[in-house]
Amino acid sequence: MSAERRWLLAVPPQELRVLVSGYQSWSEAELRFLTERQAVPLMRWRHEQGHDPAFLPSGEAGVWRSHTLMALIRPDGGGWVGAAGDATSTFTGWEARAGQGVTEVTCTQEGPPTDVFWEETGDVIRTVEALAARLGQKMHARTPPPLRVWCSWYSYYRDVTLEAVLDNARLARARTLPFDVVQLDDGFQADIGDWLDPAPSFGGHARDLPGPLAELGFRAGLWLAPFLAAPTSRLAAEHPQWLLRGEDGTPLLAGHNWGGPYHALDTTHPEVLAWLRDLAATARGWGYDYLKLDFLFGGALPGVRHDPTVSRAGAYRMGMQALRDGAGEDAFLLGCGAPLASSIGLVDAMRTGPDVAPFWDEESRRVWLGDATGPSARNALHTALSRWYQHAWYQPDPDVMIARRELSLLGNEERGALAGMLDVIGGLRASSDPLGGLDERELALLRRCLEPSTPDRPRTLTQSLGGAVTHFGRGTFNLTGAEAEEIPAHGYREVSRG
Ligand code: 9PG
Repeated sequence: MSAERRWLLAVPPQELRVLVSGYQSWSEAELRFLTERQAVPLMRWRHEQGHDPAFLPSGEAGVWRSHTLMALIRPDGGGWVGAAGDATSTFTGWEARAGQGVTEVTCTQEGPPTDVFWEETGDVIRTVEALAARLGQKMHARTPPPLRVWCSWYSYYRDVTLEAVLDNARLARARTLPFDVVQLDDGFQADIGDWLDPAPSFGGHARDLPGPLAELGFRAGLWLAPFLAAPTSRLAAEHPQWLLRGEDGTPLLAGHNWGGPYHALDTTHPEVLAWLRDLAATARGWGYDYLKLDFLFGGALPGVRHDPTVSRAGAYRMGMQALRDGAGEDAFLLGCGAPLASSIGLVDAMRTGPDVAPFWDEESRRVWLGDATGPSARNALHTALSRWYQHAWYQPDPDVMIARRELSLLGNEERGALAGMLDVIGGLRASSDPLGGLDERELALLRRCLEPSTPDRPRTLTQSLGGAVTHFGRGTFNLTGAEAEEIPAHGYREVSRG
C-alpha cells in the first residue's frame, strides 16, 4: 500500500482508546487502549486466511491497524473518526501510532485513490455511525428484512447428511419454530470446487433438498466457497488456467483448511466469471434462493491475475457480481470470510465475526499464537459487537445461537451472552442446534433468539469489559473472566429501565 495521508494529534496516547475492525469477517474487531499491543498471528499461514496479508495487524504495542474505518476515543467520549468514502475498487487502511506525547494517524489506500473522511467529533459513536451510513449509501447497501435461518454446520459439521437436514426441518415444523430458511452447509460436495457432484457421505444430492423443504414451508439455503478450488478437485485439474498465480507463474496456495492447502480462482478471467454465474444459476435452478458464500477473501488475495489492471477490490467485486447475476436480484446472498466494505451493495447479509463454537475461548490459540480469528463464543462476541455500526452496510450476521446444553461446554451466562448479542446486533437470526436434542427450556431460549430486533447502539466507548464494545443501550456484556459491574464473567445483563 502506498502512504496517502497523515495527521499528527497533540494528544498523549495513554489517554486514547482505539476502535478497529479487521479486513474480513473473521478478523478481529476491538476497542482497546492505544498503548496496548495489537496481536498478529504467529503462524504465517494464518495471515491469508484471517487477515489481509498486504495489511496485517501490527503486532506492536502502541500501533493499531484497521480497515475502512477507525476511531480514536478521548475520555470525554469525543475524539476522531477516519473512514473510507468508497470501497468499490479500493482498500483503505488506517494506522494509529503512539508517539512521545503525540499520536500519529496514517491512511493508506490500495487501488484507485478515493475520498477519505477524517473528522474530529464530540461524539465518536454518532460520527462512526454517520460515516458508516455514508459509505453504505454511496455503495447502495442492500439491507433486506432479517431472516431466521437453521444452519447445518454447528450440529453436523462435515458429516452432514440429506436425511439429517430433513429431520431437523421436520422437527422445526413440528415444534413450530419460526425459521424462514433451512441452510445446508459444508459437507455435501465431492470436493472444494466440485459443487455439482455429491460427497458419498452426504447420502444424496444437494439438488434433492429444496423440494421437500418447500413442502415443509422453508426456503432452501446452500453453502458454497465459490472462489476456491482444492488441488485434488476436478475444477483445478480441468482448468489450471483459472487459478490465481504467484509471481513465479505457479498457482498460489491461498490458505489451508479441510486437511490441506487450497487454490483460489482468478476472478478477472472471463471463463471464471462465466463459471461463477453458471454455478449460482445452477444452485438457484435447484431451488436455493439463499446462498451462504464463504471463504470469499480468496477472490481478493494478492497475486498475478489474467487482467493485471484490476485492483484486488475490483477483482473481488467482479467475482461477486457474477455470482449475483447468476443467483438473481431477488436471491439472498450471505457473505462469509469476506472483505467487509468491498462487499457492500452485492451481499444482503454478512458474517461480522469469527465462528461461534460450543465453548467460550481457545486461549492457547488466541493468546499464545496471537490468533483470535478461530471459532469460539468469546471471539464471535468480541468482534461482532465491536462492528455494531455495520448494519448500514448489510444485514449483520453475528453467527448462530447455540442453545443446547448437551454437547456444549457453554454455561448459562455464556448462552445468555450469545442471546444478548443477537438482540443488540439486530441482524440475521441463526441457529445450529440439532433440534431433536433440545428440551423445553432450551427451546424457549431458542425461540427468544429468533425474535427479530432493531440494532442497538453503544452507550459509551469509554468503558469496556473486555477489550470490545460492551456497553449497549439495552444491556452490558462482561467479556472478562471475572465479575464486574455486578455482571458475572462472560455474562450479559439488560440495563434496567425505569
Ligand atoms: C464450513 C465453515 C462454516 C462456518 C464458516 C467457515 O480457518 N479458518 O480461519 C476458518 C474460519 C472459519 C471457518 C473455517 C475455517 O468456518 O465461517 O460458518 O460454514 O466455514 O467449512
